[in-house]
Amino acid sequence: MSDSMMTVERFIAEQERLHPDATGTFTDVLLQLSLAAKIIARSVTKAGLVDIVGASGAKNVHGETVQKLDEYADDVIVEVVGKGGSVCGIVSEESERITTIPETYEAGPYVIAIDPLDGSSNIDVNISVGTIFSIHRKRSAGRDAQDSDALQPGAEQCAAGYVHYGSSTMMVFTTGAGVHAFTLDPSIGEFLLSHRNMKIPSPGKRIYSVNEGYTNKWTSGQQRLVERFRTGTGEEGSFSARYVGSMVADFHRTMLQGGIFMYPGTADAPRGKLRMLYEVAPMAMICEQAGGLASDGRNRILDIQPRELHERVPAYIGSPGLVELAERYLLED
Ligand code: AHM
Ligand code: MG
Repeated sequence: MSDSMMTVERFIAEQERLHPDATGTFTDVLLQLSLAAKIIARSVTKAGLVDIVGASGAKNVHGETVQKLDEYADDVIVEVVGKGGSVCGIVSEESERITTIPETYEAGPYVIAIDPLDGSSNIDVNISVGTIFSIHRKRSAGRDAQDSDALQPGAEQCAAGYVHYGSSTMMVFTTGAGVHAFTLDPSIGEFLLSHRNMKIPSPGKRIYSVNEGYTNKWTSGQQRLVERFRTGTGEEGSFSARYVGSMVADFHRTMLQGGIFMYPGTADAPRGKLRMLYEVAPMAMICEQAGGLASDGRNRILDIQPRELHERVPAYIGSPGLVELAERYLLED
């Protein structure tokens, strides 16, 4: 079948057929996530048309103002995946605690971690946003998921992906066998295979992506690294700077064109801003599956054991040579 007619449903079913003992439950989680993505995409693209834009006034567990669409996206995933019979728990950037499944619904063997609408402060100015997800196998005993089921090193993730609500809506994911991207064809309401087996260009375009407004709060290693990129004085030559401020958009560009995306620690926030479970670990799995690297500046992200659901971690993700270069500079701190 030509890729242009390969729906995400069919692709996942074909992948599952390669595993004779598969029960279909894992496939169900991914399919439910793709349905939730379509429902969220419908609202995101209408955000300027209907009166659902703007802060709801509530604050999330990080003390940030919650946009209405964040809550909506969270509700959609909890409704579609949480009641779909294949997961026993959901951890979300939007909820302080794990959400378990009411007794009236079936609980399955997986736990998902979600950032339902990352970069949502960009909605008001019509900049791309995204959903980030990962799927973990339940390890604890009993029906309901425990925090420990989500608190597994990134290397244990069964799958990770993101949905990019940009000029088109794209779902990009890995189940540990390469990274594949599907673009939503709104005329038929289906995600169609658009990028099979994505590989991050290496060396790729020399692009660095970081919020330089924090320069004065960086460590000296981080400052010198960005100085090298900014002035083009290293052996790699000159660089371009690109920073949308919406991680899915910045990461997606990095996947397609190469470069390095960074969210370093600062004097005020030594662990940076991005969350291990909802943002960094899923992107790290995708990046490695595409031939890239992901580091906290010293350690491979996927090897780090998370201790808390909402913990943060500095992030250096992208083309291998540039992530290794960043690690060399940060070692000197
Ligand atoms: P959010 O989860 O509250 O939306 O914040 C995460 C976003 C990322 O998408 C992006 O990389 C980062 O915040 C940008 O932060 P900053 O404005 O500090 O550069
Ligand atoms: Mg986020």
